[in-house]
Amino acid sequence: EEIAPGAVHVPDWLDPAQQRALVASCRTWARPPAGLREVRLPGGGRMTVRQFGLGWHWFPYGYARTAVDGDGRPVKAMPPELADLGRRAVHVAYGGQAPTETYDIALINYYDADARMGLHKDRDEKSAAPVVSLSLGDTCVFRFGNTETRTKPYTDVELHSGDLFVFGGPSRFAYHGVPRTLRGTAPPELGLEGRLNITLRVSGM
Ligand code: MD5
Ligand code: FE
Repeated sequence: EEIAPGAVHVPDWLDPAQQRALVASCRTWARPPAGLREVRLPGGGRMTVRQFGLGWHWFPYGYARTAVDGDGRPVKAMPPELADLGRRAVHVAYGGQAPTETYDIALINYYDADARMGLHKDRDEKSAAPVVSLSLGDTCVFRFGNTETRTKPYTDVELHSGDLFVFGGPSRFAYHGVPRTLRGTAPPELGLEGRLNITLRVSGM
């Protein structure tokens, strides 16, 4: 379903076996070095969402090849299967149109039951290629806003485990966030407490 121009939600894109495999991989990738960390904001606050990167490391507000605001170690390589998943996701969401650029960043966000992400724009990439979002575990309320202001109008959409969302075109630089997750809604067989979000991006670098 197209929520806004270029913003396409594909519910239940990943089957249960693919979801289980991705959760298992995330557990491995999240280990040190350059593993899951708390993100400290320049103003002194900490993000409630914990994060790690593959291919590139995001820090407020830029990208690096080392975990500069974590343990300083080189980040793990972007796995070819995630680059391919990004390509296939765009192809599926946009009805046969394949991206021309290679997906070389995966940012993986972990939300415990109390975590949330305030409204923001993703503008640290030097490419306007669509951002691919894959949800695993607990359902969340995803807030899709507008490109002009951090306030209304916005649309709230529930994202469930296995859902794909692709944000491209005019929606690529829209404000968005995650006001809450719904505790205990993950498919039991995933064995995941909380929510994982895998975002696949093109660095343009
Ligand atoms: C999440 N993550 O569910 C979201 C999914 C982040 C982040 O926002 O920055 O890690 S990615 C959502 C996204 C990306 C680019 C554009 C838009 C949404 N959008 O226009 O709504 O953890
Ligand atoms: Fe974002």
